[in-house]
Amino acid sequence: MNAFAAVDLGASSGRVIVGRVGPTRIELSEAHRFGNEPVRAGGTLYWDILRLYRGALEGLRKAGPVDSIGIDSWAVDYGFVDGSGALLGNPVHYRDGRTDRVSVAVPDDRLYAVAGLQKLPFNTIYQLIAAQGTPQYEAAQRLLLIPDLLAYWLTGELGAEYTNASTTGLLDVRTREWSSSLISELGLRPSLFPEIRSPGAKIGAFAGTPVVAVGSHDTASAVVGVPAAGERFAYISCGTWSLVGLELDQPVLSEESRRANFTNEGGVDGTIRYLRNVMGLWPLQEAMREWEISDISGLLARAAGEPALKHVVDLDDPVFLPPGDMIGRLAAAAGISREADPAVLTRCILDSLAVAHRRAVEQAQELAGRAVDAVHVVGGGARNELLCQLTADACGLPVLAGPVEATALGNLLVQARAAGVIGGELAALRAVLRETQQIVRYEPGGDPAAWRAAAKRISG
Ligand code: LRH
Repeated sequence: MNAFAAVDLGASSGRVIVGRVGPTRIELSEAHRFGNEPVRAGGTLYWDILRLYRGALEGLRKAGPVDSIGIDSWAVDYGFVDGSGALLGNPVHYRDGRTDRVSVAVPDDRLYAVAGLQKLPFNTIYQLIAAQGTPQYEAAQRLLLIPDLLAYWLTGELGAEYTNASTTGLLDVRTREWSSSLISELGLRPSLFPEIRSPGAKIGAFAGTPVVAVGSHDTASAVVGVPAAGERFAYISCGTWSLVGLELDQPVLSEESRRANFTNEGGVDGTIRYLRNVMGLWPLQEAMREWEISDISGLLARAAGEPALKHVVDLDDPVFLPPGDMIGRLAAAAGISREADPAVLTRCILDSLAVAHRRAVEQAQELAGRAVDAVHVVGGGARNELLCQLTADACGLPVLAGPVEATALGNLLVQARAAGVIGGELAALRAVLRETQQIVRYEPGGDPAAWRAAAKRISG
């Protein structure tokens, strides 16, 4: 068996995971886990990027000899480097408020026609407009997305991995290259944007070990890690966010799709990740932090005993995006006391999340003209039995939950394929996952009319 290392940076922790891979097998072990705690300084929310890099280095040391290294992280955020390659300032967190008031010279429908991206306030395009004119922007030579920045530090090679570049709002969804027309219409410097590289390409070497481009957008790797057979499936990559959608061959760029805020992100092997960002487990994570509750299983067990669909809020409301007083914001939206039992508010979050999953799964099918038979839930949320059952009930479809480690698996499988250890298309990689990973099936139950009514209530 060959060994590969996945550096996987998530919103609350980073890990280095070693995958031992044979032609039909993959086994994971976690070499190192480290915290990822954003820091507010001078009124701005930053990623602690050097801590993350140190964690990656420590993890690679602990991983021992491997055939290659692949890096993935959350999307959209970046660091600027100057002409000498020095990092100019700390990368800003996408939950920072700096994009709240940017005005954009290009209309939304034109942006969608070119990039096909859902409108989220933190897309790189809006962050760059906020940065335009600052001394840091003026001094910048290159923009590096987070995994590209780490790869640069490991190898000295500059580049922009395709799947993550597709989340900037500046990549042409058809040509898969930077859109020079959008870049110039926005008055941005074209020279900031490094050459695009594809998953599977060798980037360079770190201490003699190849560093290989993977789906460096964590969601792109997670979608590789969906153990689906055929194409009649929806997926939910469920963690801090729920990324809910379909895998397509072609983008959907209709006006209805734009209005429903569906995105056409670039996937591994030229696929399109047609999906929408749903608020995910972030509100629960934040509320738990504020309650100082760390025992999630106890909380979920109590939430399971609460009545279904009593309090439902629209979790897609951007009011829930930034950190700070999540309990107060949720309680206000639900019309309950902020002193309510955590189990009540937890049930409200999970019911609401399941309703939001239903809405996105339904809309994706309608907008793309593709019906699905099942919903795959991958990522940390696959461990949450209550959420998986509620999602099955809400969608009226079976939920296939797992693997929890879909992102690391997707990262590692793309590396193993590039090394020639494992062969074939995405379907072949997924067949290995079906053989080796634990997948739990949840049948839809509950009261379909009650879910329909709840969905209608939040859709207005
Ligand atoms: C999930 C994720 C998601 C992006 C968000 C910024 O980690 O990459 O796909 O929209 O973070």
